[in-house]
Amino acid sequence: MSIAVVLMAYGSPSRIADVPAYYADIRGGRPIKPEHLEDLVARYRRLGIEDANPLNEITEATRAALEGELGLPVFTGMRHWTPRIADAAEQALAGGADTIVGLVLAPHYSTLSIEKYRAQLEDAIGSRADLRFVERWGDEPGFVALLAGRLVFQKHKHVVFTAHSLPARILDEGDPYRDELLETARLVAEMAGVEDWSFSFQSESPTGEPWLGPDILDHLDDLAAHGVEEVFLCPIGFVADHLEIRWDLDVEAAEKARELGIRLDRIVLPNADPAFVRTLAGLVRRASAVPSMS
Ligand code: FEC
Repeated sequence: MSIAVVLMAYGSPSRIADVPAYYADIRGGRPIKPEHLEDLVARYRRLGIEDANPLNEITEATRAALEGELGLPVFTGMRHWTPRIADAAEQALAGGADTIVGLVLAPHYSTLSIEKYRAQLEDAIGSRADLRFVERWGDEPGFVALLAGRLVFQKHKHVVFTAHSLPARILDEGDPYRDELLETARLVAEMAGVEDWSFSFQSESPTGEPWLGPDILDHLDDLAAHGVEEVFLCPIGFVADHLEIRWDLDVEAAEKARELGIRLDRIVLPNADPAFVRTLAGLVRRASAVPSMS
């Protein structure tokens, strides 16, 4: 068996000039309001992304570390930017892989998230290799322990676990996303000994339909109204510093907290931390040991 890994992430534009094409890819051909594009360009610009984007470098560092840990070829595939998931699959096949492990750098399953990554990878591979796809890993002990370790000294504060919101209709469709997120939050809080915690969504997109809430900005209002003065954020649906962390939390939520008189801080994200990379390696090893279904 010749194994290769396709490590998938959301992707981020390489430079500011790529933002319109990147946003068009996210929208999948649906119309984009000019003011939404302008706002997105402004957000990337405020993060200092002009001719290079350090956000994708974190994924590359994670890829390289995972390759070193596993001793197997690992290729990065982005859902909305380059290198594409299909490019990564081609590289894996060109290197002679007959078994490809697909792993997404997002722990919780949703038809609107993980399933889209899977579809791109499946389409790219076709019947040319055996695909072992890791569908979810939000309750993976190494991941839970890593997050819990970053909370143990913060447990006297009110901890808010966060994750990317999705359109609320997923609940009617029986999607497990929210339940999986709440389970991760519960496991991490329990392991860290955090008793005072809540969960909130973040990063809702202006698509014109209702999204899952509460949104972090409303949630901070609510916490302030209940007299909470110190909040520690623990994103559990993201594993790296990217726009949704560095803008939505570090700028928007931080500004809101200042207005409300709340002291706000957050965990350091896993990024390419060796303990996190070992957890990812464990997921790959387990998936590649599973007998093929085909
Ligand atoms: O750092 C970066 O440059 C990229 C950060 C980024 C991550 C991310 C993760 C998730 N998203 C998820 C769902 C949606 C849905 C829509 C949507 C829209 C955007 C836009 C940007 C964006 N997302 Fe994202 N997402 C990131 C960035 N996301 C930019 C478009 C403008 C905006 O809303 O600000 C709505 C699509 C539509 O219009 O129809 C749905 C989910 C995740 C977490 C899982 C994952 O990482 O894949 C779910 C990182």
